[in-house]
Amino acid sequence: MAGQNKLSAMRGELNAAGLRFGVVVSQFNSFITDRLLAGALDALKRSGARDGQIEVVRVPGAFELPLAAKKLAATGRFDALICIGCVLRGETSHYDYVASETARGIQLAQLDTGVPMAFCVLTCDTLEQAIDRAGLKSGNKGYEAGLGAIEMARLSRKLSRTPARSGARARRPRRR
Ligand code: INI
Repeated sequence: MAGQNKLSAMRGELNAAGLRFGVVVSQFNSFITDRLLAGALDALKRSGARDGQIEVVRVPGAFELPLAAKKLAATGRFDALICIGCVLRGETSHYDYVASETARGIQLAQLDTGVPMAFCVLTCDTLEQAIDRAGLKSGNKGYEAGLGAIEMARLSRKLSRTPARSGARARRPRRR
């Protein structure tokens, strides 16, 4: 059909077989984070991961997620990490610092190391909002993060294998 884009897009398949995952879980608000962890593990296993391919690490609170994730990534043992936490708004500005520094730290950690890190940190005004996102009305964000980690792990492998500028080199005119 005229005007239709025939370019195919590269993407990561949702197949976890043979991939290695680290899951970093905050113990703060563990009533929520344990449910998110269960959702993430469910996604990994339904997609073909076995127990031996998954390592779970627990940290005190969300603020500690970035450092633990960065250290895990540096071991070279993982195709992707999943960072799980739950930050609930309180009466002071503490929430804002924990939430924004956790997000910033995880983004920096994945950019610095090149290991994909799924951001599964709920930032909610109320406990009810968090419960809804950890298995009730709004699904389970841990499950979504698990799928995202698999997709990014696969895509990351593909992107690393794609030779840079190979097309440009092939077209370069030969010297006489
Ligand atoms: N950590 C959380 O994971 N969620 C929160 O809601 C939270 N609040 O509200 O204080 C929280 N604080 C602890 C923080 O993550 C660190 O563990 C602590 O500051 C020690 O570094």
